[in-house]
Amino acid sequence: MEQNRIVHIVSPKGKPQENCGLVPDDLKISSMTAPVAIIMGSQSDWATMKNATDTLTALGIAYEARIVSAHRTPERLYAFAKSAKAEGFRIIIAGAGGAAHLPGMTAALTELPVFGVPIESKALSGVDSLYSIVQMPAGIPVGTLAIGKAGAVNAALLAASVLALNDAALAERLAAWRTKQTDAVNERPEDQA
Ligand code: RP5
Repeated sequence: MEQNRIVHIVSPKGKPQENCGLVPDDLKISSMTAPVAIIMGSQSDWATMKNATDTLTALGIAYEARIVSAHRTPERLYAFAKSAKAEGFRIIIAGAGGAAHLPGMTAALTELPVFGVPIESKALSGVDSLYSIVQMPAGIPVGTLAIGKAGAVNAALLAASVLALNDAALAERLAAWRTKQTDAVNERPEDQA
């Protein structure tokens, strides 16, 4: 089994950061600053957003995960979004559910690309989250993914594609990841145990 190690990312201000990604030992991280910030509105979003972190980990991309609520911690949101670019983040993945303002508010406060993940809500199965995130008026874009796990995984893959434009080694890892996925699809269905 592949051994993982915790990569402690050090911010430009020299502060050790927590909740960083685990990467396989044989992968080298090119930057000491995590390029991807994963934010979510609540602890209850973590089960979904963990799928984004798992995908980044599989691709050797460092991340930092934080709870930032547009409703309950608006000042934390403001402080995070206003400093995200200076901190060295390059992409923000934001997951939120219900009246999901987090991705749009974040995008309004930073020039970094923001990818939104609609969390599957109990009341409306995530359709509320989807509409809240996807229907941004012209001028402030949020790249919106699918509801739930698929959206979290794809947000990470989309982030990887963007970062791979300037990172040949990552581009190779992403291509290998896709080849592995393709190879895993049988030509014919079979009974599952
Ligand atoms: C949103 O409210 C969060 O993103 C979460 O999806 C939803 C419910 O939050 P909890 O009541 O479970 O904390 O802000």
